[in-house]
Amino acid sequence: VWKDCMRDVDTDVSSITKSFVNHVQTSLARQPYNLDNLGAYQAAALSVRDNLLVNWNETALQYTRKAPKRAYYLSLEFLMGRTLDNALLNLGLKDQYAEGVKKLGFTMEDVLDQERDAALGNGGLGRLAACYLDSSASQELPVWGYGLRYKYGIFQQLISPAGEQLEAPDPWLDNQNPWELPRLDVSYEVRFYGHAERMNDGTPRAMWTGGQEVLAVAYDVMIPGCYTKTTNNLRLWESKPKRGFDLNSFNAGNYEAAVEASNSAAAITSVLYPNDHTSFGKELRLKQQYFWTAASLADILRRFKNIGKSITEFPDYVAIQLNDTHPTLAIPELMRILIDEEDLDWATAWKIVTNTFFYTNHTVLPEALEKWPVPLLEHLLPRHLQIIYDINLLFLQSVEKKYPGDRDRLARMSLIEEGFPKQVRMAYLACIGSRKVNGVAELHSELVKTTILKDFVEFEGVSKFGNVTNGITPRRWLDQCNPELSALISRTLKVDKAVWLKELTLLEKLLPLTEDAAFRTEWAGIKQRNKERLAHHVQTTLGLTINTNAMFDVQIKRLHEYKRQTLNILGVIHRYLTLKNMSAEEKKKVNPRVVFFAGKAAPAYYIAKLTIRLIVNVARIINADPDTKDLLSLYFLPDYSVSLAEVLIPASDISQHISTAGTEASGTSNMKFCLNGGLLLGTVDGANIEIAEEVGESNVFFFGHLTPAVEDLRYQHTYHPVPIEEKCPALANVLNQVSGGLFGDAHVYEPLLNTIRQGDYYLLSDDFDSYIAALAMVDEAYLDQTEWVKKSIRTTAKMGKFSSDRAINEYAESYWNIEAQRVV
Ligand code: 26V
Repeated sequence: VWKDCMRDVDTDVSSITKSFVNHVQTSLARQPYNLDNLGAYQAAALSVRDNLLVNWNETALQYTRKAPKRAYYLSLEFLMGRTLDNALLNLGLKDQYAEGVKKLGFTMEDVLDQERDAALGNGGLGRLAACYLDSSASQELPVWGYGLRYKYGIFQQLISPAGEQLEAPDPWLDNQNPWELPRLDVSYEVRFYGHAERMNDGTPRAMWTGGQEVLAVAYDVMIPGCYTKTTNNLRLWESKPKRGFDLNSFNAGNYEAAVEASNSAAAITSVLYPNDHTSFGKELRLKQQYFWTAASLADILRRFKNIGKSITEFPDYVAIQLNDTHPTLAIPELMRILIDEEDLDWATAWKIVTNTFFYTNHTVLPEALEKWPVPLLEHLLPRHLQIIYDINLLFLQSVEKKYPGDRDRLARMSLIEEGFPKQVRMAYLACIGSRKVNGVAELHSELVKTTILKDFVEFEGVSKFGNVTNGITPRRWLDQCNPELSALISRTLKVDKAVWLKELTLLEKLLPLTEDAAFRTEWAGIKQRNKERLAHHVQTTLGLTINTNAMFDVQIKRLHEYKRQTLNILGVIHRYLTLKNMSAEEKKKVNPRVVFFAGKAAPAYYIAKLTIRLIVNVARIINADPDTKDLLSLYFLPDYSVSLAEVLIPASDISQHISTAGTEASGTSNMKFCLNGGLLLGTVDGANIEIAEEVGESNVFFFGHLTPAVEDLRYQHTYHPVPIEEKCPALANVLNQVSGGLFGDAHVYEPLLNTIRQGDYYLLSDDFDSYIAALAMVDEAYLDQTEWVKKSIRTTAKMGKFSSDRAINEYAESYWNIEAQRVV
């Protein structure tokens, strides 16, 4: 009977409309006659979810039966964006659902537009995790993600009338989330605080008791692969009080005390921390990290135990990838379990641990390297601090053995940084506790080896340290966001997208078409329509009219000094001043340009917020100036998100990736723009370098000093400063115009301008002239539209390397040692 009743994936339009209407009537309890777009979205989503669940169950069953080695991706951030369109693509049901929805009186576009982004991440690191889940499922790899189910995602950004960033909460779960399955039956207890007492019985064991216990409850999110049955799982933990509330206080009439514990438990997963690239040592953040690693490890261990193998075989069945240092507590936590609960000796436990974990570093900026104060750890996780000290002692003994008497080295390599307070260096702990360590682009991986982990490379040998250049999923970042281009590619290559979307190097076959004038016209037409789509979006959301006959120049990323949005806005001002000085005759030769910015600043990052304010106020002046507004306009689009990126990226002619050399570990939006035929203006940094290697240097616009020069230049800024008027008159002039109040509020921007006048840590004054020269080269190149379109086609054609399928296969083969599992 069971077998007869099991459902399969609905693939025909009539079953699809049936299931849609069924969900309207039952799950939503609504009447068809007053169903709005939101209701239609919810019904469509629930119906698609039913289909995903069929595959998700079969995938789980297959993994359980075959018990292959699995990999787990631990990330505090998963920046998923919207799900419905992606699920439809991966199920191969886009056309059928579009037809069904139309028959019921809706348009797919309106329905898709109802979905809120799942924005459980800050930027590149979180979006990378989302791309890797898509690729793991598409490559049929047994990979699960583990993260937190934040009640509030990254804050919503508003811009005040004065141009300041304001933050509002992102209550993304308010309309219910059809893509998650609450698993109230899957839960674990997690302890904080209390006491740790060593047994002193000749074993390394200890007892950790007392303190606060909270419950971690699982919510599962289905991750469908593209054109495969494989549907993996992303498990997100929610914190709950272990008991509803304290009945003793309640009965005594002390209601506040009664609910306090339950509030403090729920607080753990209430909100995503919106800072990146700054370590700050807040207790709640540490609680999030331990809560999530403890629950995830308990879950992984339970699954491992179900296959009935000896614990020493754990690394043969489990690989755990640490996405940055955020989950590093998993290392002492697994030691704690193996020693205190499984009763293993230290050496056996350490061997298991160091064969299980893999650590990816995502930044070498010193202020972003996580450190936790020892007193905080001692208070919150007393047993883990003991274990960290034990790991450190044994580690330093082995260093001392190799380098007898080298005390400086011991101090440098210690997991504990001396100071007030002492701090635990999480990157070092992640490094020594892992089987392998990698950076995220060639240059970055070299910098990891020669700067922050130099001593560790010397001590442990270079073979432990590798590179996996980041990637992006071409499903979302080409097929979904640029359907016309995707269709043109399929038509031209005469290859179904089911094939080339999973074998992206096939794009190389477009190369000969650079010489085909008709193809170029089609290519350029698609870019034009994408620009119009963006203009339409800006018109309907912000009420602004954009000149679509201009070059579209885009910089969209988190606001940070190292990413140098300030360089860009100062370059815009320079262009504006130049235009103001031009004769009417000279202006005729200028191609119009529209500059777009978008991105969020960490709420406490004063300088980054000032940069936003400057951009908004420069836009106000420039866009209203009748002398120049036809040739130059500027927009700061508020509340940057994955969904906004999907509209902006396909519309870009040129995008800017202009970090100070050596500071941007990889960048991934650079890959997205190039995949969509946008050209790149950038520094010789991160993955820009590898993009240029692929497309050829003549197809990118590089400028600025190289990484090896940076240290010397900074030294000169400190010890032999040259006044900016002397060093870079063009920049000095721009700064003076801002100081002089050309964009209002003369005094407001002084702290921002002073970061350049004094110290100039990110070397704007060193790179400004070559930046302006590069912008001029972009202008010149754009005048020859034939050549420009050829560059654009060539760029897309050479992006195969940057598919996240390639990246995830590198992790699977060279790191995790896992194999694809076909689900039939
Ligand atoms: C760091 C911290 C520090 C403590 C406070 C909270 C917090 C949150 C996030 C981070 C991560 C910073 C590292 C990061 O996001 N790196 C970015 O990773 C991208 C994917 O590898 C890469 O493309 C970007 O270049 C890199 O900046």
